[in-house]
Amino acid sequence: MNKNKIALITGATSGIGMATAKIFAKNNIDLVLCGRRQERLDMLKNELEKEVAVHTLNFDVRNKTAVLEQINSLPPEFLDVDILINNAGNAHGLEPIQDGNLDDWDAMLDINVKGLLYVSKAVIPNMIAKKSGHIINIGSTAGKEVYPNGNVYCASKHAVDAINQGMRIDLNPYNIRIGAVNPGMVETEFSEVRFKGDTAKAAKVYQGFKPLQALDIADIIHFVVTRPYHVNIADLVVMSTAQASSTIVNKN
Ligand code: NDP
Ligand code: 8X3
Repeated sequence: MNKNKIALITGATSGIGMATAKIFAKNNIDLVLCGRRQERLDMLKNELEKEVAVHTLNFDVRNKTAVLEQINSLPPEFLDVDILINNAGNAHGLEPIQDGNLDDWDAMLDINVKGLLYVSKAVIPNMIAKKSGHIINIGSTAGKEVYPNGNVYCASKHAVDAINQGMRIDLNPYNIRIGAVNPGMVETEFSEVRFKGDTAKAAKVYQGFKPLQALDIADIIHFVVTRPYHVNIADLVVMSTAQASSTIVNKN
């Protein structure tokens, strides 16, 4: 009997990560779901373990000790991670650099960059040992161009772009697939987090055009992980049809 692949998804409690978990479950990929909101992890586990084996891990990706301890002490049946979706992340604030908040800067660099590195550090050794594996780094169009007031968020996603390339180079001898999916505007909790719970301000971001939905990105991630093993989608940018760049959106 063929064993299901195992995917570890960070940021599985919301948005792109949650939609990816659901699409993977439908397609017989076992899941290690990570996030900080335990009630959402429990809810997802209840829902998805009707379809596949599911294990949840609760850690803040900023806490390197917790990241390494929790991933290294996964139950044996979940230890052999085949697919890592480095998705946890957010923007915090949208101000010109001179007005930027230091805690927001710390959050973006610690979560989007260092958190991604800590999780990868925990998962990569097993992929090297078995000479196979697939890492998908969720970057952003903000990692391809800088927009007004995006400064540090854009820096964090440019770092993800560089890390994606660096991983692909350094892990090349080990037959590991590395690629990035870089979305434009996706309607998730992203803007609520960016605007610190101001839901009216967040909703405005997606008004007047049809933005990408989490499921659109999850579907693409599923496509990426189901190519034949010799095919590696190295770097993918996806925007809604209404969006031409970070600053050009055809709103009615
Ligand atoms: P959401 O806010 O809906 O989801 C973010 C996820 O990240 C949540 O599951 C959250 O889980 C997790 N997360 C945040 N901080 C931490 C932390 N410190 N430790 C552990 N987990 C954390 O946003 P999206 O789904 O939109 O974002 C997912 C990824 O996609 C991010 O990397 C984002 O930068 C990227 N992206 C988003 C775009 C958009 O327009 N929405 C466009 C381009 C890229 P919890 O709070 O439970 O810990
Ligand atoms: C999220 C999309 O345009 O807010 O990465 O940077 S954007």
